[in-house]
Amino acid sequence: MSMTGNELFVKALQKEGIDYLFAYPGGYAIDIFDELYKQDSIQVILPRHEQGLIHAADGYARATGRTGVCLVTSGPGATNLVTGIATANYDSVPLVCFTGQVPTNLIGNDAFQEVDIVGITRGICKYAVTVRDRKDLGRIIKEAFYIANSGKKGPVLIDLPKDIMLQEGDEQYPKEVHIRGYKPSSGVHMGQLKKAMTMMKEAKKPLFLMGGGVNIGRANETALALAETTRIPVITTIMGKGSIPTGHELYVGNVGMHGCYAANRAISECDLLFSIGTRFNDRITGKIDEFAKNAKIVHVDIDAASISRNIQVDIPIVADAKDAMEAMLKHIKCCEHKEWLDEIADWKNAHPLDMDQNKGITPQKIVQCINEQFEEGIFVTDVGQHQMWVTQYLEMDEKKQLLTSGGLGTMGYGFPASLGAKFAYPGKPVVCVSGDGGMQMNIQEMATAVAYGLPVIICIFNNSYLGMVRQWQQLFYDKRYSSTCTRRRKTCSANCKGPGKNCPEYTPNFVKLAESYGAYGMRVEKEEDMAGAFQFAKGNTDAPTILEFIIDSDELVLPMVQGGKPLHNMILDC
Ligand SMILES: Cc1ncc(C[n+]2csc(CCOP(=O)(O)OP(=O)(O)O)c2C)c(N)n1
Repeated sequence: MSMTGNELFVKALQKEGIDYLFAYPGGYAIDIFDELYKQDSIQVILPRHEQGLIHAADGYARATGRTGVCLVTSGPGATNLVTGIATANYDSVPLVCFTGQVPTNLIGNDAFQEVDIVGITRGICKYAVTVRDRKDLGRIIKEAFYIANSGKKGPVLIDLPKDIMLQEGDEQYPKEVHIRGYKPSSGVHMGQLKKAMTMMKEAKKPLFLMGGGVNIGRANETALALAETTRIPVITTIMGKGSIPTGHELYVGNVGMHGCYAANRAISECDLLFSIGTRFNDRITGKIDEFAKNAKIVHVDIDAASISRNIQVDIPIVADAKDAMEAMLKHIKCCEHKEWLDEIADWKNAHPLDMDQNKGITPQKIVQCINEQFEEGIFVTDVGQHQMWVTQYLEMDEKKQLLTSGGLGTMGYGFPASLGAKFAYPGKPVVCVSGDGGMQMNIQEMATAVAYGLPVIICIFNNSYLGMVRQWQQLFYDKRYSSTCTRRRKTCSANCKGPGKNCPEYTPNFVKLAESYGAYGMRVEKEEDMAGAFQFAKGNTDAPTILEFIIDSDELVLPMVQGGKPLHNMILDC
C-alpha cells in the first residue's frame, strides 16, 4: 500500500509517540494540517505566533527531556522560528521543526513565501535539510528525531516541499537509523577518567563545576552521590543550577558574571577544577588568563568540540555527564577536605547573597516568597535582571526545575516556554518570572494560555525599565539611560532621564491586559501583599494569572563581574 507524504508524516509522529505538536498553519503546510485533522492521538496546539510556538515546544522539551515538535508554514512562518532554534541550539534542547516549503519546481524562483530556511538555519541547528524526494521522507524524519535527542542534543529542521508531501509513496517508517558520519559518543574513556581521579585524590582544594549537561542529562541524583562520596564542594553555572540541592552543605552557589562571592572566589583559588557539562562561556570565565589560575582542569563533555575551545584543559573526557559520573562512583573513595570547606564557608559568611530588609518589596524578597509558596514546580524565567535574581535566590531540590534561556539569552522566551511546561505537567505549579520588557515580547500567547486553560502564574518584575541594560548604563555609562525606559510616551520630553513622580501610569497596565484576554491579574506594591497575591493566583485554576510586582528601578543584581574582568574582581555593593 502506498500513502501520501502527508499521511506518512502523521504516521511518523504517531510512531514517535508525539503527544503535542506546536503548529501554525499556512498555504504550504495546509495539507499536513488537513491530515492532522483526521486523527486524534496527537494534540495540535495553535499558539498566536511562531516564536511563541517554538519556545513552547522548547519549554515542553526541557521540562520532560522528550523532543519538542513544531510545524509551521514556509517563508515568514519558517523565519519566525529562527530565534527559537538558536535558543534551543545554545542550550542543547531537542527539537524537531518542520517547515512547509514551496513545491520543488519553484524552489529558487523567488516564489511566494519562499525562503531558503535550510540555508538560514544551518549554522544554528544540528541538522537542516529539504526533503527532495518522496522516498526519503520516512528515513529523514526518523533520523531527525534520532539526531535531535542523541549525543549533544539540539534542534533539527526538516523542510517539506508541498509537492513531495502530496506524492504517493512508500508507507514504511523505518524502525532504526544508520547515519554515516554521525556517531554520538558513547561510553567513557576509563584511562582518562582514572587519571582525573588520581588528580582528585591528590588535590587539596578540589571543586566541581556542574553545567547544563548535568540537568539535560538528568544526572542530578548521580551528581549528588558523587559530591557526597567525594566531599568535594559544588558550584554551578546558571544552566547547571539544581545539579545538587541548593540547601546542601556542599553547594556553594552559581559562578560567573552574577555568581556569588564564595563561588567566584572558590574557582579562583581551587587547585583542581572538575567541570562537567559546561562550555566555559565568557559569562562563566570572566578574563580567560585569570580563570582558575591555580587549578588543573578536567572537563567532561558530550561534545568533543566544546573541550579546550575556550579554556585549555588538562584532562579532556568526552562522555555523557551521567555515564562519566556513574563510572567514577564505581571507583572513587571518600576524601575529606575540611580546611578547604571551612575556607569556602568563611567566604559564604563574609559575603552572603544579601536581602535588604528595610526597603519594602524587593526582587529578592519576591523570590524568597516564591520559595515559601512553592515546594515543588517548574520555574521559568525570561531574560534580564529578574532572571539573575531567580538564578541567585531560587532554592532548588529534586522537586523543582528551572528553565531559562542561558546561552542565547532570549527575551520573550519565558512566558511561552512556561506554557510548554504546563502542557507537559498540568498537575504541577508552573511559575514564570519575567520583566516588563520581555513579557511584552510574546504577550500574545496569553490568548493561547487562556484558550487551553493553562493556569501558569506569571510574576512580572516591573521596574519600568529594560532593567539589565539600565544596570550596565548605571554602572558603566555614567547613568546615561539611553532607550531603556519602558514608560516613555510621546508626551515625554526629548531629553527625559527616566521616570519620576510625575510620570504617566505604568504601561501597559498588565492587570487590565490579563483581564482583556480572559486571564486574571493583580498588581502588588506592598511587601505584606505578596503572599496573598500568590494565594490568589493559586486559586485561579482555569486560566493564567499575572502578578505585577512594582519594584524599584534602581535595584541592581549584585555581585557583578564586569565583562572581561577576572572573576575575583566583583562589584559587591554600590
Ligand atoms: C530578544 C532580545 N533583545 C534584546 C536583548 C538584550 N537585553 C538583555 S536583558 C534586557 C532587558 C530586559 O528587560 P526586562 O524584560 O524589563 O527585564 P529586567 O532586566 O528589567 O528584569 C535586554 C534589552 C535580549 N537579551 N534579547
